[in-house]
Amino acid sequence: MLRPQDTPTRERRSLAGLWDFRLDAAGEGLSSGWYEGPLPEAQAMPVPASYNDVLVGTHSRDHVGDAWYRTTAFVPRGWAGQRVVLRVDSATHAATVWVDGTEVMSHSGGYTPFEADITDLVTPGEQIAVTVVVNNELSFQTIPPGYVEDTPQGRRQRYFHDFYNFAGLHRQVWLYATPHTHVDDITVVTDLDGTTGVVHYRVTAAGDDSHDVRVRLRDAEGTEVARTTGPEGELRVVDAHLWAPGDGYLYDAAVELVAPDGAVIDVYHQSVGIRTVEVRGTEFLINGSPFYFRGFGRHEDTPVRGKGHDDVFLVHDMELMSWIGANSFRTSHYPYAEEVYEYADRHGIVIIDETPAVGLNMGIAGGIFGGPSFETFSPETLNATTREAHAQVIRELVARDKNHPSVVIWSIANEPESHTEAAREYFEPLFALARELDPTRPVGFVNVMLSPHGTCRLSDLADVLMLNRYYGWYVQTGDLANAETAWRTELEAWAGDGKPIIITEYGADTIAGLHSLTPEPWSEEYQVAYLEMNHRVFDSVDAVVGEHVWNFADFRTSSGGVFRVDGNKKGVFTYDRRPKAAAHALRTRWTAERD
Ligand code: GCB
Repeated sequence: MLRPQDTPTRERRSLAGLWDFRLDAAGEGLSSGWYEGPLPEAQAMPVPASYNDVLVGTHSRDHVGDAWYRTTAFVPRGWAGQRVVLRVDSATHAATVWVDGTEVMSHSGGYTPFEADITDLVTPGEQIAVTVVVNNELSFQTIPPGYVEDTPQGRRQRYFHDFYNFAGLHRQVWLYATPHTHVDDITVVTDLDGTTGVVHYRVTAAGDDSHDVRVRLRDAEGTEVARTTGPEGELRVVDAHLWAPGDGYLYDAAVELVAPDGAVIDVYHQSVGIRTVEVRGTEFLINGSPFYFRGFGRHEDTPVRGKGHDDVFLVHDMELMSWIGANSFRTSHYPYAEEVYEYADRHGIVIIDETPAVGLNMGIAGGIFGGPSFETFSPETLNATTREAHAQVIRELVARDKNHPSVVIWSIANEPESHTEAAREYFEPLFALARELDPTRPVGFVNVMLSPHGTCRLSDLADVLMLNRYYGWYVQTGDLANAETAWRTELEAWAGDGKPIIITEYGADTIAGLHSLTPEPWSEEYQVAYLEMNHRVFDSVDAVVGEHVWNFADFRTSSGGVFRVDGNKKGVFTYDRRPKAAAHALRTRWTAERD
């Protein structure tokens, strides 16, 4: 699905701002027809934002169920004769949308966009009302999974992942216009032939088919370097300036639909970073050169906004990443806002792109978060319906992010149960699906400590081994000497599998400002010593091609369970982005290694 943009033939209007808002704990809105008119007893709510921490009180923070949003907007007069679309960049976790009381779309899955053609419902120059009901409930058939428990004091949302179940309209909502005959989708795959960049493309158009497709490729200075016609083909760029880590060089492909009389019907600008990605033996190659991932697992989570996208934090976080010497991150544990990938494309930052499939592991759920124990895969828990929802989030992720040069690996799940036959049956078709959708990028999943080397039934399906390990934190707590021995032993066993290994998580909870002479868990000194121990282990195993510390910054978690104090504190930066001692230590390591 193409991201809305302004071009000579297209126009977009953001609906960001203050919307009317009302929580609906009783679930009465639908039957009372709240989509038909102004919301009764509405209060103001910024979009984009999670609603949870914007309002004050447990009613919003721990709300379970529907939340209603409404705004009005003028459809610009100049859009007469155009196709008008309403697009929601994300609604967490499910939503239904009405325009002037007419239902136009529903969507499940909290981190990918959805849109509807509303041309027939609008009159350019006149106002429309947009109503969205967002539901935050998770079940065993959603990705991520969870369940709602009826307690004597009301409904409670339980889930098996370690971050707060923020909800709401987390990203932009757009009204946009295109010609009726328009570019519908573009796929770009790049390759190298010596020093010549090869850009394979495929364009699908919708509407009238009496047109030709013309593609003009310009370099960053605006000079045309190649052009061709046809819905599918290739462009060749002699002595191409490659997209590379640290060098986010982008070409611009102007994709035009041209009428028989030569008039341009529609134009869409697709950024193109020419680069290759390849796994060879234990190496991860970008443009044929070995790449070592330095960076973080992160979260979209900032004070008050929760998961609401915010350009201020986007740029600030990326500046901090640059300061510390990071070159990459994983979108743990869900697809991030599209603005994030565009920034990464432009700045040469490498991304491991992850689906929202987190918490598919009742072994961890019982152990860490408490609560009743379940079987992970069973007809009553994660079943064929869940797998279809999982397939759908993979489809939507690849459809949205396939053209980003920054994305170099698809991670189809974080820490699922992976040591059982049931896990293999569940996952085998999902690996196949990801490869079928995109044969050009390595596919992997993130392995959990409960499935150590020799027990994992999924790792042979992955192109890259991604391991989350907490030696010295969840095991051998406080005993870094024994942790180092055990960790090295396990890692050397994985190295024997002959694939590149990325350590996608290692970290220690740390209270900023807590100090100790000898490294005690929770102190800043312990976090530094813990990271140093890990680095000694990584540096001794050649197959390790990356280290992503857990986590970039402290983040919010559910308040059920005694494992977390004021959220997860494994951040190298605090929730408000101040450095802990570990930030300076990492900077020393990561900037010294910079070529
Ligand atoms: C993990 C999970 C991550 C948690 C982290 C922790 O393995 O992937 O979501 O937050 O451990 O801090 O326990």
